[in-house]
Amino acid sequence: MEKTTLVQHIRKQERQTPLATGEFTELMTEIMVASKIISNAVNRAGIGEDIFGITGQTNVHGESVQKLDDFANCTFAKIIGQSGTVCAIASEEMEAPMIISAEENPGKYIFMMDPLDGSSNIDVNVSIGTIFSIYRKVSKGSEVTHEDLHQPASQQVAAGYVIYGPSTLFVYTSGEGVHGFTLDPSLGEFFLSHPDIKIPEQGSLYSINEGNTTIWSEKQKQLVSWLKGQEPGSPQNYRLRYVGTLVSDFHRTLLKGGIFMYPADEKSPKGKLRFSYEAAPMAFIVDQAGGDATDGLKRIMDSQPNDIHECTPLFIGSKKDIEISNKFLSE
Ligand code: AHM
Ligand code: MG
Repeated sequence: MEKTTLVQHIRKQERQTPLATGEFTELMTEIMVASKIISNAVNRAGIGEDIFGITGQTNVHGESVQKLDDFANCTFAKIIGQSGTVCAIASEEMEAPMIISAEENPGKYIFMMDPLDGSSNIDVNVSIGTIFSIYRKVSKGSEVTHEDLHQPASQQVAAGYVIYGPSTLFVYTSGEGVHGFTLDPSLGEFFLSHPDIKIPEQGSLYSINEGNTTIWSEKQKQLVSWLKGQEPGSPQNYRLRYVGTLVSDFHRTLLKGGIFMYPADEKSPKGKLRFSYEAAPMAFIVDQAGGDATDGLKRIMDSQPNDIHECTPLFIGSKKDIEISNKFLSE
């Protein structure tokens, strides 16, 4: 059977886009190359160079930086930064965005990333991932402005994630549905394995860090209690799944349906996940797959950040499950 590669798929979409210059295809190709390098490093962790453990530094969020976090950040920043397709890169691991100067041949796109999501799972052989989001530069002139770096989530040109798990999977949308590609390690090539992913309208799985129950709001407690079948009239069929890597928890939710939640709590009054490179890209993907994402009150796709490292509560998943969470959280 003839299989479609990721590059063939992106080129095909490009041919259907009037006035396309090939710059987007070039950027996506470089993202794919960087993710193959990370995938290889993740698979070799423990047998290759010493890539486990911490660097001894802390990132902008005060979290300790793992060696693999640092490696993933440098790999993406170098490859994407030199691609001639972007004018700025924002990353969870970099306090200030990296601006590509006029001499360095900047392109028209802005690239945002969480280079290695799920850092706490690195050393225990649990799936980790990369999340990315792409915007167009919107301001006139050569400067990259605040407006360019803080656009509404609805302005994303593309978004995607890579899971480094039992297999390496590349999932993306450019506004024409959501498509997943599995890496064939023997060929070093991603092949289309999940065309046009649609999320079930309602699921029976919920995903949240229940260790935080005591610091949730009363509404949040009630919502989870309803999902657990403990409230009058609530169903008995929801089960809990929680990996602690957003990419993995989101991917399962996308394929099986249900709801993933990282609410605001007493410790993190604005939530823990970051708007620009965690919530917004996943919201674009779920939107394209027929699901929804909110911060508990407002749709993520209708929101925009004030800071590239801004946090947001996140409720994401099947349309009906998000309707239920909205009802509990707004009452
Ligand atoms: P990271 O990007 O530094 O790895 O942190 C984000 C991760 C998400 O992948 C995951 O959903 C969440 O943090 C888990 O947090 P917690 O350990 O509080 O449940
Ligand atoms: Mg993350």
